[in-house]
Amino acid sequence: MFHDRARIRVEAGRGGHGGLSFRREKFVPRGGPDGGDGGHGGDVLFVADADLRDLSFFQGRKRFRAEKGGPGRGANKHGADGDDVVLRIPVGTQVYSDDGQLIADLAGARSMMVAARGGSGGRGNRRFATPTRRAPRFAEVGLPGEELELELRLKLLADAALVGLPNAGKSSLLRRISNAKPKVANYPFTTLAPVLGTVDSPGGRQLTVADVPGLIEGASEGIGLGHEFLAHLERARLLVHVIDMADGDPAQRFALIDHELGAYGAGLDELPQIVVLNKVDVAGEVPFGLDDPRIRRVLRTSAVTGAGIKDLVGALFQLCPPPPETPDVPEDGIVEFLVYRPRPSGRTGFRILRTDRGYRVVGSAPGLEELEEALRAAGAKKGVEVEVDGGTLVLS
Ligand SMILES: Nc1nc2c(ncn2[C@@H]2O[C@H](COP(=O)(O)OP(=O)(O)OP(=O)(O)O)[C@@H](O)[C@H]2O)c(=O)[nH]1
Ligand SMILES: [Mg+2]
Repeated sequence: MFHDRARIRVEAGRGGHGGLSFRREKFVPRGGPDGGDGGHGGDVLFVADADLRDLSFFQGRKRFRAEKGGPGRGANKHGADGDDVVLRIPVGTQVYSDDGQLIADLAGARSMMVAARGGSGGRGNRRFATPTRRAPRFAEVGLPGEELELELRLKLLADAALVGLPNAGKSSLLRRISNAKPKVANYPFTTLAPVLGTVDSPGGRQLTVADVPGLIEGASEGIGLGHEFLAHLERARLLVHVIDMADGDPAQRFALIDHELGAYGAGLDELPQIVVLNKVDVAGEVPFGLDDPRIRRVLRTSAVTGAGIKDLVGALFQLCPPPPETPDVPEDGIVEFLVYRPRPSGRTGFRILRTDRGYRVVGSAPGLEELEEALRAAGAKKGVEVEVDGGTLVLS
């Protein structure tokens, strides 16, 4: 099965609590504060991997949690940073928030994004020592990590995509022109999932061409298989419209598919096209006189005899010129992803300190409900004393 969607939950690690500790030495009754800082919580990251084809990995696992930061300890020992979780996704995956907003588009191999940021570790009590406060009896708790529900949607990145009615010979043509070996058979809907092939030019350039399941009338409304896969045509630069010449009036068949492309929207009916009149070996000379500014080339081919195949490859390279600028790959090899919606920083106006009696809230404390939730998440148990704004409350 080809999976081009997945819903998952990502949870970054909480930062480790700062240490609350005092030096113990022989003959030193009250040593100085020596609580180390908590470690940073692990992040959940996405990395676009050119070797992956779909999102099937996420059908089995839906929840991903990065490790917590370790707590700071006495003798100024800092807690260890939590391990990140690195999730590999296919190139062309778009990341959406649970309210349907596009957050990021990982359109380049090795592009990478932090999906959920780990919380920073709390500072140990040693860091709060001042000349007037030599023995701070509190330390910061670590901040919570981000937790998000995300939807992943794969939209294949291909230079050109083959479209047409079932059985027109799309897969046969892809076998002819590329390294891909999609299944070919004499019945409709042989191809059930998109297949990508790489086409080589004599000059050494390469193009990727996608073969998607055949479209039928009503595809844009969900009839047949095609509509689920129309999204994969959105990012193609060129459509190769394959028409079986041995099967009725080509202009009428062209119009049928064209109507579905238009009804789907997303600009599919504005893409330049090569019209490929296939099965010339059995059809003979069928006229095709359609005049349409989108049709850049009309070719007659046979996937069986190989007639017209060279012309098809030539036209593909001519009509898919190399992209004008290649993005610079930075030294670390990590390509930036496109950000559509910057996330709020997640900073809150308050921090929770752990004291030797309970907890203290500094900064502008939020409403009681949110505060209680934050305290519980920081590990505060029922009955514990919390100092807020000069007063004390007991967690119920
Ligand atoms: N005679 C002849 N038969 C062809 C040609 N191209 C494809 N065929 C045959 O047409 C049938 C369908 O070919 P496919 O390549 O599977 O067609 P498709 O467009 O991928 O079909 P779907 O995957 O169902 O959408 C197969 O039996 C092919 O052998 C051709 O140029 N000439
Ligand atoms: Mg096919």
